Amino acid sequence: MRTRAAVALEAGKPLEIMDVLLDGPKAGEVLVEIKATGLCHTDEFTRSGDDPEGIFPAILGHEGAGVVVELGEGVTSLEVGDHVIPLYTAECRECEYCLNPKTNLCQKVRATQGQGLLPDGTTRFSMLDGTPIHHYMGCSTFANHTVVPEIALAKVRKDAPFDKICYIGCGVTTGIGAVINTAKVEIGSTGIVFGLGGIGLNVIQGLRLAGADQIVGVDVNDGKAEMARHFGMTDFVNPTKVDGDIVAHLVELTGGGGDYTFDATGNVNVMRQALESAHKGWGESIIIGVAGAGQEIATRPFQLVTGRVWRGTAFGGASGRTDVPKIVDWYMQGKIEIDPMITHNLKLEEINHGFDLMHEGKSIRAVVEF
Ligand code: NAD
Ligand code: AHE
Ligand code: ZN
Ligand code: ZN
Repeated sequence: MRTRAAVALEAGKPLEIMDVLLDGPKAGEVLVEIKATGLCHTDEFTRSGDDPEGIFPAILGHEGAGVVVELGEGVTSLEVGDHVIPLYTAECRECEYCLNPKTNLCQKVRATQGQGLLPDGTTRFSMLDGTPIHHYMGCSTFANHTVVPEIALAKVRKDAPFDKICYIGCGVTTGIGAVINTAKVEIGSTGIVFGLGGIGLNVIQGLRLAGADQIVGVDVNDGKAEMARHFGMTDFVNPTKVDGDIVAHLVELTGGGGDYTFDATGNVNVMRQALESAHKGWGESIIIGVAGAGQEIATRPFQLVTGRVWRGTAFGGASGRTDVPKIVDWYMQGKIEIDPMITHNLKLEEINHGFDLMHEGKSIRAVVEF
């Protein structure tokens, strides 16, 4: 079939909107009509050329929601018409990783996914002249139609609005999950969140849900503070306006450091600040941000010797087919809020403007509706 997509032809270039060809689903695959997709900073990370796994040409996008159009052979867990959220972290429920409760990193399709291919080692997308186009993170939600493995689709309730729940495909689940699944924050804790963008605000919302007493937000953009307060931030710090050392300032503000600190910037220097502003003896620092090729984190080993713990999280530790439908329910029940964070609704033709807004710090989430 022919479908409309935003294609990343080369690293660092704007996406190009064009008609592309999409082959139907093979065994174990599903054709999905994407109704809405968010723009996550990770899409921009890959578009820019910073992603060591980046492959071009590709159809980016991994924060989508849509409707099942066609089933490949042997698909049993979904029906045509089901509403689904594509998962960049699949959940096969039978691999060594899925059977280990310590991780959500299903590996069943991860190797081919990282090569921009479906599990049989081929791509379903091509240009009208036949040039193959790669998939991205197993999702490729910057296309009106996409093909996804059955094990990488969460079935969700039909009354939930696509233009809001697409955000659960990454940002919402990553932020809230980092607090609940990865850090396992206790009631009364102190949290420090670095970066108050689409992920950091959901960490803030997760900390409030978990019953944290003090929730400190850190961002170089003062414009992010108002929304963060709405989601539960109790104290705001702009590091560019702090006299002296930001870590010392945060340790004093929190009476010894955060029980839990989170990096949601992707900046390796900030990751160090997050680790070092965790409380001596027990503070845990969770890395969410994704850093570019060649970048490394550093700290004095003494920081770890004296009890701080450095950890990371992918997709908030969530097992998508199991957890994503529950998070959609939380949204529909009013337990969590999404709407204010969706600051811009765009057409596919305006997608590059969405990345401009991200760079200018003007958007939290821009959502493209098909
Ligand atoms: P975003 O652009 O919406 O937000 C980033 C925020 O960080 C902005 O508000 C910016 O002002 C702030 N910031 C930048 N430099 C800073 C500094 N030096 N100190 C303090 N704040 C600073 O991005 P996002 O969509 O929220 O994504 C955040 C990061 O999380 C990205 O690196 C993204 O790739 C990553 N991510 C990881 C996962 C995962 O599963 N681990 C999932 C989604 C996103
Ligand atoms: N390809 C990059 C790493 C990118 C990365 O860390 N991705 C996160 C999700 S970011 C969503 O916005 C993730 O889930 N990682 C686990 C995985 O298996 O990819 C690189 O550095 O090579
Ligand atoms: Zn993302
Ligand atoms: Zn698995």
